[in-house]
Formats: sequence, structure tokens, C-alpha cells
Amino acid sequence: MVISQIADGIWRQVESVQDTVSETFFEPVIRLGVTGLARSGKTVFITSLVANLMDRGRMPGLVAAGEGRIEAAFLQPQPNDTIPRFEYETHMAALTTPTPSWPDSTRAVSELRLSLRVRPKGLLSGLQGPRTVHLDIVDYPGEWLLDLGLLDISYDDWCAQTLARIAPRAQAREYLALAAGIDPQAPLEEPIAKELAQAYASYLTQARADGFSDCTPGRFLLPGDLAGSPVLTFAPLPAAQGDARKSLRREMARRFEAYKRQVVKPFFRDHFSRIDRQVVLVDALGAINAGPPAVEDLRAAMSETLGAFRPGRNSFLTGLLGGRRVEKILFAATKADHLHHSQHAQLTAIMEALTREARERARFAGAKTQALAIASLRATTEDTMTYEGTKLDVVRGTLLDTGKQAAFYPGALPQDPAHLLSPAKAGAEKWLDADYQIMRFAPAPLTLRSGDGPPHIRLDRAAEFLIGDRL
Ligand SMILES: Nc1nc2c(ncn2[C@@H]2O[C@H](COP(=O)(O)OP(=O)(O)OP(=O)(O)O)[C@@H](O)[C@H]2O)c(=O)[nH]1
Ligand SMILES: [Mg+2]
Repeated sequence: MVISQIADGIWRQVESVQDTVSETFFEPVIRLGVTGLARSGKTVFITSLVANLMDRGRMPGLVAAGEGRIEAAFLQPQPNDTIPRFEYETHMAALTTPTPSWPDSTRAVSELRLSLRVRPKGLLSGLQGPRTVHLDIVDYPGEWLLDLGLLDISYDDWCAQTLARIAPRAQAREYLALAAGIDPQAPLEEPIAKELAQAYASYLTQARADGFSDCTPGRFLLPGDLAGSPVLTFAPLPAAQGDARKSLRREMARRFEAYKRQVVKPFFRDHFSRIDRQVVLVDALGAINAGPPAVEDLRAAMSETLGAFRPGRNSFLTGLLGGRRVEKILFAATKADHLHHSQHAQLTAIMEALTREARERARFAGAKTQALAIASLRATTEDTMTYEGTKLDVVRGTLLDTGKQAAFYPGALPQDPAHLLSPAKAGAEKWLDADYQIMRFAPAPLTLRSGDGPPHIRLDRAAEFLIGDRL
């Protein structure tokens, strides 16, 4: 334990020396982390951000672009040779064909370097020529971030917390029934361990599909090439007074520790510790549609996420970061094009309230945080209709499932976010006086004027918050 911490610390120092040297003498690098739970919109966000930084006609809110100080933006080979490259061209091609489609799910870390040639502002502008700023964008699943909490707890703690949390959930019924029929103190039999791990993974998958966010261990959902390995073959079991030697539960406790050491820590060391700016994408509308438990759970997941960025949160991370910290974190509610703009203020207010709560819960005082409602790629147009004598602000688009054109009204978000957050906190099962719908729209065919990127909502504001001060 101690040795690995020291080693991690040294590793980080060596690297930061290199970083500092190259950043001072050569060209500054901004490492922008993009994360969010599955389907929150990471791939579309990065694709549209890069396209809109290359063609900046729709980016007036990014001040350097608005002032015309960005002379060029171009993709370059990324500095890290071992991480897959973010497949920008493939995703962009899928979105810009005559019958565009959303990108496929992505399942691992990827990286892309966009370099910007920027003229300095103010007094310096006459003295200095343009300089190059590299933007390294790192895309990683939000599920992996939630695993940070596991580093602080033992297998016994994790079992107690997890079993208490999932007990009331219908999605967990099968797993809990299976676990109840097994003696955790019986000698380990691999098929039983495997069956339990698979049942637990199915629970996680179902819970996530139903809008829950607290789905640890994150790698159970996205196993990649670890699928079927012992580090992913464990599950929560009720505690006894000390586990019998060679018992199922003792072995699971061992694997839990191996998971932390061999899966969680390397991610934080190799990817997370190098990030300067972070955007956390949140499908807030999806959670609202799923109901109060999903909103409550989203709030918990946001504070858990923010906790990962809290300096001194745990000794492993503190050792890794060596005083370095993320400077800005943006929580962005994605897919705001599902709402008419007359409701965007309400969505923003909900995100702000959730972010504020997350800061308080995580006792977070560090980076600057902001909340925004955005759409990385606008798939709808707005309209106003009269329905049963009332005027409704709707959006129109092509439905993904049927390919039909439809007008859509998702329900009225309350002016006061507390009207959603309080019942969620109080444990309500359903919204009392409202119903929220969600639909999936197909991306709209694009005809882009030269110099314009894909249409979006407030992507320029997001970019200004995240990187504007460094341009
Ligand atoms: N209308 C609309 N839908 C969006 C937008 N961004 C994402 N979506 C929808 O959300 C889905 C998921 O977006 P992705 O960018 O693939 O999400 P992701 O976080 O990369 O998902 P994984 O790779 O599966 O983790 C898309 O297939 C779209 O249906 C947006 O700006 N507007
Ligand atoms: Mg993706």
C-alpha cells in the first residue's frame, strides 16, 4: 500500500516536471476531461465541440472566437500513443450524411488533440504573434469516476451500503433472491461466484437503464477486455462475524481489493490525474422523466462525482495529484433541444440547484463550478400549438423509432426547482401533479454554410467557461 503510493507519487512528479517544462517554454496544453454516465451525450458533445471549434460561425459566445482571435484550429496527433484516438471523423461522418444517425455507444477512454492558433488579446496583441494552444480532449465513462468512492471503503462497508440501498429496488429482486439462497461462508465454488457476479451485473445494467446513477463497480457495466476475469467476479454479500477461511465471501473480499488496486487506481493514475478542466454531462431530462428516485439518485451521483475532484478527498489521489487540481468543472444538462427555449431557464435552474446541492454534500471548495443546459447537436425546431384551448410551446423533429415527424411537448418544468428536488429527496415514488415525457429524435439532416459548425444550444457558452480564459 505505502510502496504503491510512493511509487505513484514519484511517477506523477516526473511527469509534472515534463509538463511544466514543455508548457512554459513551448506551447500551453489544456487537458479537458469529458465525462458522464452512459448515453449522457459524451460522443456527440465532443464531435460537435470539435466541429464548432474548427468552423466557428456559431460560436459567438466563445469570446476569442467572437473577437476573431482564433486564426485556425486543426487536429493533430495526440501526445499519448497508448490511448485510442477519439474517432472524430467517423462520428462526424455519421452525423452529416443525408440520412444522419447518432454515433454508436463508446466503451472506453479515448483522446483527441485539437490545436488552436490564437492571437493574444489587448496590449500584447501588437507585440506578440499568434501562439498555439493545444486542447487535449479525454473522453471517459462517468461510471469509472464513481468507483473512486470504493477506494475509501472495505468490502464489508461496500456490502452493507450496497445491500441497504438496493433492498427496496425492484431491479434488484432477482439478485437479492439469489444471494439469499447462498451461504457466503461455504467454500468458494467458482460457478457460484460467477452466477452471483452476473446477476449483480444484470441488476446494475437494469438499474442504469431505469435511470439510476449509483451503479458501482463501474467496470461491471463496461467490462471491455476484463470481462469474465476474477477482478470482475464478485458481488455484495451480507457480513458475518469474520469470514471463514477459503469461503466464498473471503474470496470476494479479496477480489474487491484487487478491483480497487488493478482497475480503479490505474484509471485515476493514467487518465484522471492529468485533467485541468472537466465537463460532466448529465441527462437531467431523462432522470426527470424516469421519476423522483432517479432524480434523487442523480443528485447523489453528482456529489459523488464532485467529491472525486475535491482536493484531499483521499490519500491515494492526493499523492497522485501532488497539489495540482482541476480548475473548472461544468455540469451540463444535455439534449436541451427536447425543450422549447421558453423552458430552458427552468432546466438551467434545476441543474444549478443540483450542482449547488452536490457542492454542499461533497463539501466541495476547490474548482469553479457552473451549471448549463445545452444541446450539442440540435435535432429539433420550435413551434407553438393550441391544444384543448391552451397554447403549448413544442418542439418538432423526426422520431428515432418511427422516422415520423412529430410535435412534442415534454411537460411543464416547474419555475422553482424545489418542486422536483424536494419530493425526490423525501423519497416520493411518482411526481404528484405532473407527468414528464421524453422522446428520442433522429439527428436532422444538415446543410452547413461555409464557416459554420453543426447547430447547437449554448455549446459556445460551455466552451467559454471551460477554456475561454486560456485563449
Ligand atoms: N436531441 C438530442 N439528442 C442527443 C444530443 N446529444 C446526444 N443525444 C442523444 O443521446 C444519445 C447518446 O449520445 P452519445 O453522445 O452517444 O452518448 P455517450 O455518452 O457517448 O454514450 P455512450 O458512449 O454509450 O456512453 C444519442 O444517441 C442521442 O439519441 C443532443 O444534443 N440532442
Ligand atoms: Mg460515447
